[in-house]
Amino acid sequence: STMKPKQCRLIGAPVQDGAGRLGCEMGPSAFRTAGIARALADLGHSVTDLGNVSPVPLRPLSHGNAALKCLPEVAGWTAALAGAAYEASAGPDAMPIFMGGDHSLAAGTLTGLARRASDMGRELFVLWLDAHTDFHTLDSTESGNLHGVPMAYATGRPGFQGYFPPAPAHVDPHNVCMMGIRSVDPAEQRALENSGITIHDMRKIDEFGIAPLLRAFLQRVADANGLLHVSLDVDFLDPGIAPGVGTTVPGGATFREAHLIMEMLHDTGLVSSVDLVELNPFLDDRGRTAILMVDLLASLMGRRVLDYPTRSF
Ligand code: HAR
Ligand code: MN
Ligand code: MN
Ligand code: MN
Repeated sequence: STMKPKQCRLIGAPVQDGAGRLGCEMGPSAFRTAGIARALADLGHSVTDLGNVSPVPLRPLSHGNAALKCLPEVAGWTAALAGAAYEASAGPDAMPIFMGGDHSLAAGTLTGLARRASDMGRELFVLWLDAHTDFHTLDSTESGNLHGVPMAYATGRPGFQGYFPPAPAHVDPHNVCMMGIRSVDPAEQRALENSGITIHDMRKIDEFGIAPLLRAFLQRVADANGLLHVSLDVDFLDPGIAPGVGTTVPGGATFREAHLIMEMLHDTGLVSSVDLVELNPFLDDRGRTAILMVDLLASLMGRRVLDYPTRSF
């Protein structure tokens, strides 16, 4: 690898209360079993496993949207993870890697990392790789599954005050790029229209290809000297290669598209933190989804087939 060695900090976030079914709690164990620490160490990075985060204690909460599930639990995880993300992102070579856990964990990681970026006088950018936009508010979600809300919370949409912890900092929606999107609820679609978020849905990827769309975003991050967080939801990938997730959506990213993204990200050296989310080991097929997610992370961190000189992006 040509990447400067990083201080990889593995942080387990065994939250499953935001998903509609049980099983994501086992995600951190599956990533460890799939050899995540060894894969990073083999690339020359220093690796520390900080263990699993525990949620802050519950406080009772009631909300007018009767569909909401596990609101106190997810609020408790969000507070704990915002703190963990802020602390684990300290230092020049820090590379926190959050092993989920369902995608509600990004409410904590994004806001904790945004606070860190603001301390450093830099801007946080987010590459959101997902079938879903997770842009519901507590009022608009109809399923009540809180893995559908983290991007709305992190970008400061209203309605979270008094329920979720006060966000330590927000992510500027203009700094968010979503790729792989192919399942959006009507309320999310309306809210996204004037949000400033860049959305490359599957139709756009098919028309233009991954590389030029990603390259344009990475150029913006580089021009701003930004920090780049990558939030990788298993359901970004096609269910045929990644069955270990509760919310499969047909038409996902291929093995080759996903690896290309990771290799381009590596070549830029811009990535400063990663979420690996929605892995449900109970639904997996002999660990193949966990192993694929670890392989993708390894590509992002410098694994390549041939050691070409670093290509410019
Ligand atoms: N939009 C749907 C809902 O709110 C589905 C959300 C599913 N989210 C995830 N993470 N699986 O992306 O219920
Ligand atoms: Mn998601
Ligand atoms: Mn998803
Ligand atoms: Mn802006």
